Amino acid sequence: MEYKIKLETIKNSKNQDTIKATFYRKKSRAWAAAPSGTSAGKHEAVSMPKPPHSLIKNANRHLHTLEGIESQQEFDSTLRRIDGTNNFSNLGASVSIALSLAYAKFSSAIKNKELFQTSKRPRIPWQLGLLIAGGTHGKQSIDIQEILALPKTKDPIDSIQANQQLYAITQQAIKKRVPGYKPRLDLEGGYLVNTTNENALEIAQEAIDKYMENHNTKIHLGVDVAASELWNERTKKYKYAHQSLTTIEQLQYIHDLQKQHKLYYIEDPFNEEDFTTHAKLTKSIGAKAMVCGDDLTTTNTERLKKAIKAKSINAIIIKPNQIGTVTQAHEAVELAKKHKITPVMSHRSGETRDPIIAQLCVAWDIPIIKISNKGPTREAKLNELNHIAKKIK
Ligand code: 2PG
Ligand code: MG
Repeated sequence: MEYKIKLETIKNSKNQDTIKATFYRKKSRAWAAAPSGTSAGKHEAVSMPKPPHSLIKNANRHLHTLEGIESQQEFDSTLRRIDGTNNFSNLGASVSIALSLAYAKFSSAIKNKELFQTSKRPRIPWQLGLLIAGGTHGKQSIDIQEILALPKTKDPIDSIQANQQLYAITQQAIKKRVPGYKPRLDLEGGYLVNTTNENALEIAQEAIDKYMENHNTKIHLGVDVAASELWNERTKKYKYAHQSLTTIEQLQYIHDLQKQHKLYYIEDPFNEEDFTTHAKLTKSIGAKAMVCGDDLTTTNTERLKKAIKAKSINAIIIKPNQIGTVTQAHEAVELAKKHKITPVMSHRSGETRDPIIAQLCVAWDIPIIKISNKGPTREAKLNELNHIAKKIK
């Protein structure tokens, strides 16, 4: 396959430089850009081992090796060979994922296809949307990172509209509880509220109840605890604003939260090294709730194998930039499915207008996509889902 590659920097939604790759041949072109995390997992591929300009300078020396490759697998294994490590700490995972994603787009574009069309039975995923945020994603707010809603609409595409309405109602519900509240938003557009986790969950539930007055849709409540950000390795405790919890107490706390607020989705409830306590939670509530690994598993099949062996989770976040290539992210999806672990495609807190995760989510038949509700980089992905939905009908 004949093509040329160009690498450059663009700004992401956090106003930081990130990498954009463009593939071109005559009039055909396709681009992709690397997202970036804030509460990134320790075991993720190294996104920016050097400043972006140095990474590009280095990668440019290898472009001749990367031009003219016939398959995604070969392209991605060439990237890994050039890098020479197992976590892209030379090339930079931002460079590798931008290149790998752009390859995927270009190779389907020149066949006049969209990426989602590689699926024999394309289906739209449900949107897992963000209502209230905190943790390292925004100051003066709750300790946990995200309170999420999963509207199980009959037609999954309607979950986008449901999330938009819930998001708007949530603001009213916050104002009722916090008089004079002036909306403040986190990196992803979630509301920042200076209150407790429990209050915030009640606010979200109130918004859901209000929505349910006029709709006949089941809305599940969820959280991303991002517990590695709360974990203190020295004291071996989870540090909250008003309490510090041992691992056993944290397990009890998550249990209580699940029961009290009927949580259906719980992401990263424990430290990223703690496969065992994840397993205890999954054993006790796994039949009624999703226990999802993100920092725990980092879209890495080796980490996922550990989680499978320990029975740690029944769901896994898929973020292609955590591992650095399309092929490896797809392998994680397939391995998860084989073991009845539900994959959940996800955005990052630092995003670009690249909508590719929407395309990949449908291409790989992933049932849920985590994207927040507000801002141009999130809307780009929601619009892409709407576009795909129209094409499928
Ligand atoms: C997460 C993500 C997205 P970050 O933890 O799931 O919400 O955040 O990109 O900062 O890792
Ligand atoms: Mg997470």
